Amino acid sequence: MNTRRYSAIFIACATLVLAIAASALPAWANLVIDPSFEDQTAPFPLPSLAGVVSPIFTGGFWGAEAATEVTAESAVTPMCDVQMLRMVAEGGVVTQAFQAVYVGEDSLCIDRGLATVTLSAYLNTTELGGAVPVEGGATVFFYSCDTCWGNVVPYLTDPINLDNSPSTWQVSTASGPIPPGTRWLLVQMGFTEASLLGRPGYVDCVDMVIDVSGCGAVPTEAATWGRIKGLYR
Ligand SMILES: [Ca+2]
Ligand SMILES: [Ca+2]
Repeated sequence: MNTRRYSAIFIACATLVLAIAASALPAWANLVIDPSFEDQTAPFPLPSLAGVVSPIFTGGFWGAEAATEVTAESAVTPMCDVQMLRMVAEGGVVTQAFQAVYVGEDSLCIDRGLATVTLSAYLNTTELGGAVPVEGGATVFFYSCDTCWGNVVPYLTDPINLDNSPSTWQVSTASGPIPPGTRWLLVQMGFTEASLLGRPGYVDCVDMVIDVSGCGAVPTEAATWGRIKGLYR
């Protein structure tokens, strides 16, 4: 037996297996447009969130109640690149920023109940405040149609209490299964207004991915999502 030759074949096979495994790795694509709030030159006040959800869901941009894309300010430095989102109270319960994301590309897996979503975002606020910490978080709502705004729907959320240091960013991560029938995800960044006490809440580095590996399929190719995103730019 030519041990060296068999070793070489084994190594070659192992290399091939690794190459195949590498090529099958999912191309996780961030489905959020402008996740780092860099696409517009700061200061850029976001358009109304009504344009995102009414009369139909429209993807591809952020809308908000009271939010502006800004550069570093008040001792808060963006976590990703050079801009971030500053959100302030607007006289309600939660100050919100929305982005709608169409997920019909993954409908087969979603309707089998095997698709999951993970949405994360980094949050921050200025120092000084009141007796309560600022509460904020990332939330994803599940809608079955693009005219369903106003309906009570399932959602996933991860509210967190922020520390009092402007130098630290904290992550909020909402993750779980996507209900069958879902065709639109509504991404929300929000801060509880009663906790802001005049302080702004900052958001940066938003990321949302869908996992359809439970269906034995690789996630929707980045190229496909790239084409979808291209429609909105
Ligand atoms: Ca940024
Ligand atoms: Ca902080």
